[in-house]
Amino acid sequence: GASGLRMTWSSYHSLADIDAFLEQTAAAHPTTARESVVSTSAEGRPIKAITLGDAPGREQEIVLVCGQHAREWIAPAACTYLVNELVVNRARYPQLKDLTVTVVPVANPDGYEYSRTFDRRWRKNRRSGSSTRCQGVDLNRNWGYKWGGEGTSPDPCTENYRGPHAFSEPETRGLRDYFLSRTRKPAAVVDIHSYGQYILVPYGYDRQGHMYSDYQDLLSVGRQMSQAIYQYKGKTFRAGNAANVIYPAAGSLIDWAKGTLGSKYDFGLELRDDGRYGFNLPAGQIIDASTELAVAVRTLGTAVSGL
Ligand code: ING
Ligand code: ZN
Repeated sequence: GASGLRMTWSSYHSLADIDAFLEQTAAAHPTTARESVVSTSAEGRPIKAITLGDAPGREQEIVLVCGQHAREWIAPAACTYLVNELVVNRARYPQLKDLTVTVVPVANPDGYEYSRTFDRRWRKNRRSGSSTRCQGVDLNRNWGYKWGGEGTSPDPCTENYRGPHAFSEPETRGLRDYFLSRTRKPAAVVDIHSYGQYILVPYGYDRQGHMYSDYQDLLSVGRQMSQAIYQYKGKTFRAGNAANVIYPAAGSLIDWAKGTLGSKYDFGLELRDDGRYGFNLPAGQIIDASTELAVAVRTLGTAVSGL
């Protein structure tokens, strides 16, 4: 188009196209978008972030992490859609006006490229560890809060291999250091996955329902997100404790965000669909799935800014 952007939301895109989109967006909107490199993946690819807003550093911040899992292609697609909305159609998001939104569209770039080019069903990163037979660590089992517990495996050949120790992977280590190096702790961390249509509240490490003082605030915002999404096209997103609505999973980003980082509003989102297409969500649904994410983030913005 006239802006020179090659990105679309009618098909899924390569990492190179997503990275180019971030670069072009930052170049075209220098006062409201700033690109940064969070870390470098096991195979040497940059993990990029884009920070959106008028006064990054002084406002409350929402951080979205997308694509920890390689085969969940809708997550990077929806996250780039949201980035574009927040720069091109910012007026449609008054709920986010006084907030900074940082998006990491592809947290697992090696896995994403591997899923696109070799094995559509790949989930983990691509580091070769000590196992000669099997590669890759499940990044969403590698975070340091209650690492090694339920829903994780010590076997490198499994889909939920947790890695040899917490933060053994350059991707999770880099994201952790990025979070800890920011001058201000984010108000919210949202981890975007697919599929199943869920809004997940910490903790997910077991089914005991471990509490914290503002659990009801999170549950209430999660339910508001669910209602707002339902109003868009009638899709049902179940909101609840992560371990109980899906399955226990220790070492997740949302548990670390809540338990260690201490940000208030930490959610896992499972985007479309409910299982018909699963990870292979048809490209014709990218816009609707992305709009559902945008609706959820709007709702979160209202809660964070106290509007
Ligand atoms: N789902 C998430 C997973 O990592 C999850 C679900 C997230 C459970 C956070 C507990 C805590 O397994 C997908 N689809 O990856
Ligand atoms: Zn996932």
